Amino acid sequence: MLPSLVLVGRPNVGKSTLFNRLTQSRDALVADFPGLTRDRHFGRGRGADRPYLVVDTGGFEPKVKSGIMHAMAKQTRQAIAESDAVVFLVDGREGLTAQDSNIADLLRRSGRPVVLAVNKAEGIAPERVTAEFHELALGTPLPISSAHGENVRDLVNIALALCPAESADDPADAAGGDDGSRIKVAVVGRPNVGKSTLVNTLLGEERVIAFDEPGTTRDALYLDFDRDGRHYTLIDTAGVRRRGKVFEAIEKFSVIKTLQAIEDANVVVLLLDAQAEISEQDAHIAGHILDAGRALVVAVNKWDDIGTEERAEIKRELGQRHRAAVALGRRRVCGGNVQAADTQAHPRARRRRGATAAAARRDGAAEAALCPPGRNESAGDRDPRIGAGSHPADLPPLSGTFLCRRVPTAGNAA
Ligand SMILES: Nc1nc2c(ncn2[C@@H]2O[C@H](COP(=O)(O)OP(=O)(O)OP(=O)(O)O)[C@@H](O)[C@H]2O)c(=O)[nH]1
Ligand SMILES: [Mg+2]
Repeated sequence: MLPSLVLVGRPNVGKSTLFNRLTQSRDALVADFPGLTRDRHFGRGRGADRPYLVVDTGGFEPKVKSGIMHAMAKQTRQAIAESDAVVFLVDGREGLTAQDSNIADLLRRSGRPVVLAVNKAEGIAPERVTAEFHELALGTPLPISSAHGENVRDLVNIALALCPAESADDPADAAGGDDGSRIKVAVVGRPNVGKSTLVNTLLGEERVIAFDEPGTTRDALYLDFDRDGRHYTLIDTAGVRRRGKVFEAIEKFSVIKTLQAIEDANVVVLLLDAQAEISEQDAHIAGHILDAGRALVVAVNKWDDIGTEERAEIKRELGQRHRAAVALGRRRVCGGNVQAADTQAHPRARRRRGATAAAARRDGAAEAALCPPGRNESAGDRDPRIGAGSHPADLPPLSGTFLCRRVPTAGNAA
């Protein structure tokens, strides 16, 4: 599983500048005023000794009790809890502030490995720019310049060295690993869109709900199933926890869990809610899936609860959003050359996932995987609970759109 780094620091220290450099993108907005980043950004990090995931967070003010800063702090806390290591940024030009000390205390309590980076250090003697930050007691501060790239590679390699090594008991390995024998299908989407319900239905049993391992918020569930002689592993990113004696599907959207599941999968089902807006986050995730070279299936759940007009509206919006996401994915893959991307993206996926990805595409594994066990998914015998797919003609061959009905499953609140 790819290690994840989270960039944390008070407003305006240069987190988004560093994020853009690490992801070689311009995804995060950068400006010379505090509080610009309001939501977490995430992407694949580049330019280090091994691949990794990186999350940008909003300016962190852990002691604020209400308002937007409070909401942002909550998100940042969650990102820290889920991360493998934290890169804590401070501003070498402004010097140490009380806010930095508050964040340092919180990071120490989090138990996560932390690397302290003193940003905006270009043109200043390293000892001078880092001197006062030793008192944060978070190890030797590393002077960097996010804007100019100085020491950035070292910073990431130091942080990655603190991340746990990929372990042999990784669920990905337990589930068949990358030997190509299993097609891994990840189900991702916002809380309560019905991920666990879909997974339960595909498995044909109440299996997901039975798993309850406290403290595994960032671990997805890997569930094997076979059908028609093919081997699949479903990756369920919905969290489940126990309340008293009852299992409840209380989900918390986990960026890192979602990204890791995408990285690990051959096919990703992005589940949307027919009764909710298609959010920026959904579009961002779709772009990330395509960027990662994974096959994407967009499924709209709870389709049974809406009328004809709304259905037409969703299809229209989905078409627009989907095209935008595809364009986004292509732009990232090929640096602006939309035509070339189509031919580049696919061999890239093949290279990364070997025969599995190729097989998934060739045989329409995404579609097969979406049909619950015990049915023949060939066109005439599609499960009635999963409506006919719509395939806008201009979508790339890797993508499909499936419109799913909600399947009531006892015990799952999704
Ligand atoms: N001199 C110098 N300026 C930098 C460096 N990194 C970032 N900046 C500037 O610092 C300002 C804030 O940068 P951002 O990346 O938006 O900071 P941030 O931490 O993401 O800010 P919030 O999202 O508001 O918390 C911008 O004007 C950047 O150009 C650096 O290495 N050196
Ligand atoms: Mg920012």
